[in-house]
Amino acid sequence: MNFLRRVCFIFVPLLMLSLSSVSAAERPNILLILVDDLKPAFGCYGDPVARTPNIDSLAARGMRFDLAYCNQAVCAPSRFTLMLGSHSTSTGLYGLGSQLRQIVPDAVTLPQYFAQHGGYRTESLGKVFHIGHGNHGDPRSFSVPHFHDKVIEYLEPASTEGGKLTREEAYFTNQQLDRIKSLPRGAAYESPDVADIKYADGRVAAETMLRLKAAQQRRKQEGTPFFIVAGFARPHLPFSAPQKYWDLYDPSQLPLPQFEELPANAPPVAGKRGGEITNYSPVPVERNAQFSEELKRQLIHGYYASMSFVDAQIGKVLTELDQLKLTDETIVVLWGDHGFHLGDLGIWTKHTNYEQANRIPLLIAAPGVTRPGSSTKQLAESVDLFPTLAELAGLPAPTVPQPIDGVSLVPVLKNPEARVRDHAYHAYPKQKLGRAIRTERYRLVEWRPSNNPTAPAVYELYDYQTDPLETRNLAADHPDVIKTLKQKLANYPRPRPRNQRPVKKKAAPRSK
Ligand SMILES: [Ca+2]
Repeated sequence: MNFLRRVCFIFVPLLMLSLSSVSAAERPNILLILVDDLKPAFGCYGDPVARTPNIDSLAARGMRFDLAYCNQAVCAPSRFTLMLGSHSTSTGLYGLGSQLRQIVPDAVTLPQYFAQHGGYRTESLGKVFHIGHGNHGDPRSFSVPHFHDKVIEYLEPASTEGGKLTREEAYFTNQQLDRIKSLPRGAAYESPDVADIKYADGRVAAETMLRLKAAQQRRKQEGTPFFIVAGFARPHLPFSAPQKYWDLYDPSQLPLPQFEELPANAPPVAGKRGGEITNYSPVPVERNAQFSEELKRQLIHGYYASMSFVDAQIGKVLTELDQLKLTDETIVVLWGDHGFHLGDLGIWTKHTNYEQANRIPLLIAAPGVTRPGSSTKQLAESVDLFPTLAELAGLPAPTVPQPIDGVSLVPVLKNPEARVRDHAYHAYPKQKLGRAIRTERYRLVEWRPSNNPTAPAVYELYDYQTDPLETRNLAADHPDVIKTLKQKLANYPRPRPRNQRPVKKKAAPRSK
């Protein structure tokens, strides 16, 4: 950026950007940091044990959302909701193997929109779209080929029975998908004494730093703004992280789950036992097996070590942004694709409509807009990021082939007390489709057969003021609350069947 442009940029605060007055050279850059399976259980979210100084310093520069929710608690669909601004119930993209371009062929994704309407160069590194389970990413979303690296990764031969292809490695590399259960299980964790760069997240951080340097030059010489999406794999299983990050924790000090039963009076469809975690050794494979305290502690230790490993990689990227003097002209967002059960309710990993699987970390540092160190209780959803980032960059509100279910959070970024929605919506398909309304106090979940949306529903209701651990379904006790929340749910369109094609834009807007 030449001197004149730089002066213009500084004196045109981001909140004053508008389509008519802003050239590409004056638009803010976007650095979107995606972290896989990261629950808001680290420093800036009040966790007393976690060591995450770098993410915490990002929070100190911008706004922390305390009530942010994913729209579906599993990797691929959640990332589709972020990239499309559409609920999975609006698109039918519910599965790990759901194919974006088959179901929504003309979709204009978030980065595509920035390239088309803002002149951005868009790049992606690491885990961005889910790759695996039959999915191969979305090259149309980015200006240059994706920088791909592993999600399931082992360095210790003992973790893979001496170098065999393990179940989850096969899933994530699209190999032998028809015979997964015949493959050996990989280790749930490992802790070799190696440099960060030996793992994918270290390499993604290093490459992101190079991309930032090149982007800075491009910005200076051509005025091109960048939209870089850097996706980190940990703390997704396996908890493979260098030993030094494990050494940050005393296992005896780690928080163990406080309540390990399914909620009283909850319908069986809502709960979960077994699943993803059982694809890793030495987790017991029996569906209702009790985990030893030692195993629970080891898994939780691995999760925290993985969080600290990723935090260090994010720190390198943010330091590079600073050193390149890009921080003041770059909007930085940190987003987790969903939460994570660490044994609470007796559940491990995600795939539920409960709080721990659906609440996500969301940090937004928008220079000139967010106040440093601010936080809000505004309910927010993954789908909100599309219209929010568009407004921040002075782009028109997205009018694209897919339905936009999000609302712009910009009023909240300017004023943490402002409100743009009174609930968050999310869904998860199991034997029935569960759709949920989360308000500041309650969560209602409605479970209906996916193939018969008019069939009778069963309900869950949780009151986070009186029962933050979700120990008891209160649906039978509060008909008045149920009625109010059901009315909110009724405002949403009938959910689309799984993978039905193609998606057309919805007919009419609705209240949030
Ligand atoms: Ca994930």
